[in-house]
Amino acid sequence: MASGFQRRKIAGVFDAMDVDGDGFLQEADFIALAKRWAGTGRPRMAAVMLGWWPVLLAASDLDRDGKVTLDEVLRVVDGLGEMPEAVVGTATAMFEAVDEDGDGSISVGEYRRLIETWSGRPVDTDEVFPLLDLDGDGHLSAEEFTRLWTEFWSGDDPDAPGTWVFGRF
Ligand SMILES: [Ca+2]
Ligand SMILES: [Ca+2]
Ligand SMILES: [Ca+2]
Repeated sequence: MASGFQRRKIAGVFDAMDVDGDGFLQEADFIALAKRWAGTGRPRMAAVMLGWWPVLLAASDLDRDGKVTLDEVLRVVDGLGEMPEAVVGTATAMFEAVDEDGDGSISVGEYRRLIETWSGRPVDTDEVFPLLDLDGDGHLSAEEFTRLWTEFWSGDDPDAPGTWVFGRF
């Protein structure tokens, strides 16, 4: 069972993915997310978003109605502890898409554009970025991002830096 903390954490991501705000994730939400990324000139992130939908649907939509609820997402998240390689795989795909200039690290600006496009509004990420930059070198390395991503999706520790990988909630 997901803890109350995990539910709160995942609910924030769920709301960001539920673009039309009807309380369900459907293909249309992911198409809207992909359009938002494509509209900012980042086709790789658009492709990542479109790729998430069939995976999420196959893993979570137990009643096969083409809609995914928060509870269904939480059941998937519950099982992620047993699938570390799947979590690392999504981290790698995400990292490569966020690293727009392909220099092998996520800059402050690349991170801000991730969060702003993800949430569909301007967000001040200056306060949260240093919490994520574990070695304090001013960038998120692939190793740092993978650790943060794994903490977010598989972890249940409110004090883990990865709690903030999608920004503050
Ligand atoms: Ca929706
Ligand atoms: Ca970069
Ligand atoms: Ca770093």
